[in-house]
Amino acid sequence: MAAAPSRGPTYKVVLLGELGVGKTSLFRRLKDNSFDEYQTATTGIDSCSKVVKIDGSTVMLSIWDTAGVERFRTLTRNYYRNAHAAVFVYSVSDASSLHYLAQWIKDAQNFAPSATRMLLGNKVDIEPPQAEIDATTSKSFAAAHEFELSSLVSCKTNTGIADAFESLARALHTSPAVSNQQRTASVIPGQELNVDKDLDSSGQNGGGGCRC
Ligand SMILES: Nc1nc2c(ncn2[C@@H]2O[C@H](COP(=O)(O)OP(=O)(O)O)[C@@H](O)[C@H]2O)c(=O)[nH]1
Ligand SMILES: [Mg+2]
Repeated sequence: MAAAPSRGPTYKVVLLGELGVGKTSLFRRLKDNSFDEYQTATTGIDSCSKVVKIDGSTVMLSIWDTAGVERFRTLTRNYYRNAHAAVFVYSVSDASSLHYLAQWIKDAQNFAPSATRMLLGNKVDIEPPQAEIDATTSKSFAAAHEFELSSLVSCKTNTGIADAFESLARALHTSPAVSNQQRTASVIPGQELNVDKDLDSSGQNGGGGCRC
C-alpha cells in the first residue's frame, strides 16, 4: 500500500498594496475561487490556506489579506511577522497604485527583509485607455526593484493567478534562503494562522479574522 502523502511545509504569504487594487479579490480567488464585482472594503485581517502541488510535493501557502488598514499605509509589524513571501499588488488601471508600491516595498524591507517578493499587476481584463500601465512598464518596475517574480493577472477573469502562485510556491520551496528551520517553524498549528492572537493592540483587528 502506498504511503499517504505527508503534509508539506507552510509558507506565510502577505498581500500588500493600495486600497482598491484587488487584494481581497485575489484572496477570494485563492480561498474559494469566487469574484465579487462589488467587493466591499475589507473589515478584518483574514487568512486562508492554499495547497499547491509541486512535482509531487504538497506545499501549503498561508495567505494573509489586510484589514483594510492599507489606506493608512501602516500595517503592523505583526502582519509581516514570519512572512516568507510578500505579494505586491497594483492595478493596471491606476498608475498611482504602482507608484505607491515604493512605500510598501520600503516597509517590507524593514519588517520582512528576507521575504521572497512577487509583483502582481491586477485587472488586466481592462483595456487601454482605461489601462494606464502596460506590460513593459510593469517589467521595468519589477527589474528596477529586483522582484524575484512578476506577473499580470485578473481576478475578474481568473487569469494568471494559479500560475503566479505556483511559481511563488516553487520559489519558496526550492529557495536556499528559506532554511528548513523556518519552514518547519511556520507549520506549528495555530501559530501562523491564529489571527486573533497575532494582532497587536493597535485596534487593527476589525473582528473579521478567520481560519479557513
Ligand atoms: N475589472 C476588474 N476589477 C477588479 C479586479 N479585481 C478586483 N476588481 C474590483 O476592484 C475593486 C476593489 O477590489 P478589492 O479586492 O476590494 O481591493 P482591495 O482594496 O485591494 O482589497 C472591487 O470592485 C473589485 O470587484 C479585476 O481583476 N478586474
Ligand atoms: Mg481589501
